[in-house]
Amino acid sequence: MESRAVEQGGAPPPAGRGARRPEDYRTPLWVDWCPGCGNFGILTALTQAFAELGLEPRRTVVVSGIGCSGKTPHYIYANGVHTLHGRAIPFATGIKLANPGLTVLVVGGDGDLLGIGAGHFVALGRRNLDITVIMHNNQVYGLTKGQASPTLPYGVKTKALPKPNIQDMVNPIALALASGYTFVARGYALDVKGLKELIKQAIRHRGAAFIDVLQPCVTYNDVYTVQFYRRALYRLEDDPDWDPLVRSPEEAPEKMARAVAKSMEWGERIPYGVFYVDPTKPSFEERLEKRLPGYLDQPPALQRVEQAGKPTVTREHLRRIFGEKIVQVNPARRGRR
Ligand SMILES: Cc1ncc(C[n+]2csc(CCOP(=O)(O)OP(=O)(O)O)c2C)c(N)n1
Ligand code: SF4
Ligand SMILES: [Mg+2]
Repeated sequence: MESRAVEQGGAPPPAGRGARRPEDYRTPLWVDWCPGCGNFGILTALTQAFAELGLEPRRTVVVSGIGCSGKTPHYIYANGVHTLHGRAIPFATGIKLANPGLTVLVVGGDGDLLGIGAGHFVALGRRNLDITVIMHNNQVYGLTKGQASPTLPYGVKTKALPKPNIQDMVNPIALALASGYTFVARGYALDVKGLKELIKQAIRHRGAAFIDVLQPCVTYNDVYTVQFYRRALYRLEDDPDWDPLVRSPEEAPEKMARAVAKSMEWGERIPYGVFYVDPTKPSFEERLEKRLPGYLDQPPALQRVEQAGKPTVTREHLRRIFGEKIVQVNPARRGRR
């Protein structure tokens, strides 16, 4: 396809001057997803959410792995990192730990986050670090021409597969809950308004947030189509008895059990909306602050590393953080400095 990409950047949004518009968060790059791809809805919902939250582009970071979904940061006017396949979460973790004042999002495919990157996905939940993960769930490896991804159910044959899928699917909502994510939701790429609201809630949530976004891939997925979702999807919020909010730590096991049970519905009827929110659990940053008092005021990105040509980190600092033994000097090197 002919690329009409232009230099990323363009006119910067009017920083600090009142309300921003969704288009202020768009770069002038040509978007090269297939016409009709669900990724367009996700991109629109992201920019609308950023505008309504008034996020500062220079204090916002969008990190992706590899895949059609991985191109998203190119199209968003904010800091963006297009990393390696499956490695968006470790990059984002480093960014957030170095500078916890930033708003950090991960966007990635189902293959990227739950295949090659599955270990990192679980680790982020266990830490409850304040990062929002948005998974473009199209049940296929879109960029590499439609192989089955970890979210394609057993026995389903999409058009690029020579035979039906021989592996079972991972249930993303149940996995996120079991891993420890404290905000867990499912969105639909074509319900842009609903997705925008979920993204806003996820960003505002203090802790690891996950949104499983059902995203039709019009080129390779001829099973989970727009027509299929139109029939199957129903909104959790329409049930007056559905209450995903954990109000005290004691409530968490029961609320989680209900969310897991709800996540098992996949077929004729598929629920979407917020499955679980637990604002009572401390975030990783708060746990770090307890262990390293002053971390939040002086995180690594804001610390001076040298003064008058000398490193500011002394052996005494390292000894305080890591203990006596780890900082012991190799006797063979003693006296060399
Ligand atoms: C280490 C590594 N392994 C494999 C690949 C090839 N590869 C590129 S994208 C991709 C899968 C993309 O699928 P998904 O993550 O679901 O994203 P989508 O394209 O569907 O948005 C694979 C296997 C790669 N780039 N790097
Ligand atoms: S291959 Fe599928 S996921 Fe990728 S851009 Fe095309 S429609 Fe979208
Ligand atoms: Mg995919």
